[in-house]
Amino acid sequence: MLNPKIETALNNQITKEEFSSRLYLSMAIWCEVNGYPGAADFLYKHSDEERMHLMKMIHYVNNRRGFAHLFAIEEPQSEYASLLDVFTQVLKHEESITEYINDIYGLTVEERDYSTGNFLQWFITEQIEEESLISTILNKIKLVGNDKAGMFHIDKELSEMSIKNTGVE
Ligand code: OFO
Repeated sequence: MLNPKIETALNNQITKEEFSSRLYLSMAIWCEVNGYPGAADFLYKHSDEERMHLMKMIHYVNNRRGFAHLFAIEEPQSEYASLLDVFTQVLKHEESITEYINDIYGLTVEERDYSTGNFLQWFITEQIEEESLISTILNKIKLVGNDKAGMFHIDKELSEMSIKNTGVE
């Protein structure tokens, strides 16, 4: 049986993962209508990956005889100043998700729920990969600045990149 405090924390995180999926969907739409098809492709895929994260959590909660809940989520931002703005916000968002995951991990230690701690290890590793990939992309965008040819190249590169996803268990 899942500890009620852990169940609440995981349910809150399910909502955050769902929000992440919608946020990246919204960013992908902005990229698609603003001439960045590669970035749009990358962010559409990233949105799908976030959905897999929330599904993974839902199954975990239910399999531990808890009850996964879906809470209301806010509307994601739809307008962005530039591609730099988009990826700056992706990184900021991922950093906040890392903090939330770490907080839940801390709670599992306090509550001696080692099974959930073990389950969260996957997310901890995933956050390292996501932050690392996004900061690499961000550095490239910063490097090219206003150079249109450079930006075109980065956009092309983005369509071939995606966050390594180990899927839903
Ligand atoms: Fe779910 O990893 Fe990004 O937010």
